[in-house]
Amino acid sequence: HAADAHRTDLMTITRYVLNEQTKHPESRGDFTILLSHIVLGCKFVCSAVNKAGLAKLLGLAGDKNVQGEEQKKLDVLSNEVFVKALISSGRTCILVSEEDEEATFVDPALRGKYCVVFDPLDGSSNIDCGVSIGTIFGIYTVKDKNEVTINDVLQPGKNMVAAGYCMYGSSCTLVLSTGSDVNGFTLDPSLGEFILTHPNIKIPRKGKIYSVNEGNAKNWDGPTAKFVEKCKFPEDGSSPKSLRYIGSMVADVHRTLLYGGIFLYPADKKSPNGKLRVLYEVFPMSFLMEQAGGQAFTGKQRALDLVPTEIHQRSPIFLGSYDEVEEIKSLYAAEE
Ligand code: AHM
Ligand code: MG
Repeated sequence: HAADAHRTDLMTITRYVLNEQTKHPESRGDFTILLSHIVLGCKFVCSAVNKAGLAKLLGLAGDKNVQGEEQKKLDVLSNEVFVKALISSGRTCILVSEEDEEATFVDPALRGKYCVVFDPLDGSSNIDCGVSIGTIFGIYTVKDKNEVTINDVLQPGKNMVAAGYCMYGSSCTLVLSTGSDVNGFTLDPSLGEFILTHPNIKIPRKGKIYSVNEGNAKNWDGPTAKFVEKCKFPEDGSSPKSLRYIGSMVADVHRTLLYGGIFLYPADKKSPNGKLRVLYEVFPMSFLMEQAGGQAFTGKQRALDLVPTEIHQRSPIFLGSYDEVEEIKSLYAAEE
């Protein structure tokens, strides 16, 4: 429709969050400000990722760019971008990043009530070949911003007030939940705005896709091995499932959310806690899955019930369509 091409009544992410804010009359707009800083970080990283293939050319020989500065690796750059964006929002008090060994306690003068846990650029093995990568984040609140301790971020995932990710793929997509539903926004590069393109995402109850690094199969435990075997050789006469595995959690989870199915990063003999990090990988994705009507399970419990004891702790994770996760849960229950 010609009319559609000229639509100016767009639901931008800012408009969406402001709308949400009006539902809470007590709100002072702090979350809206925090989110606008996260969105800015995502736009910055998106633009850096899009230029990454040219970085060597633009930077001329070696690792130096035209100004003679060291060319920063994308993951290091992304971390700096988000740390600065979050601190300058004036709304954060503790930051936990995959890139930093220690948590960052924000200067009291710049403190706000939010704690943000994030992986600034996940899927590092995919950076150099141009495959989708992403940023993952989760947000907690502190009780008292004048008395913050590390325990303020060592909270179960169910205490998060919001979580999301931004995927730098064939388009740049930001998926966000503030605890009532899940919405997807796509960056319109000509406007520089994220536009609501996927309102109220619900994951299909069943799925035809499984997503796992099968190269680790030799070291899997019984229930994981059994589950994957049943994906390939179903015992109930149904068709075998398709395997899709990108090796970028954001991309694999995004597809799972939209098409249904299951994403697994299980424990194995070499990594008894799996690979993925609880605070800024497992929790935000589990939060989104549950909000979209799916489930997330660690092999022992509901993922969001887990209480982390260390900021970079890992956990096995099975997440996706309700029925698929139900099946893996019953395989683990049968083991006990
Ligand atoms: P990274 O933080 O080093 O990028 O690792 C995390 C990534 C996830 O995006 C992905 O799900 C997983 O590692 C893939 O791991 P593997 O290569 O073992 O299959
Ligand atoms: Mg990561």
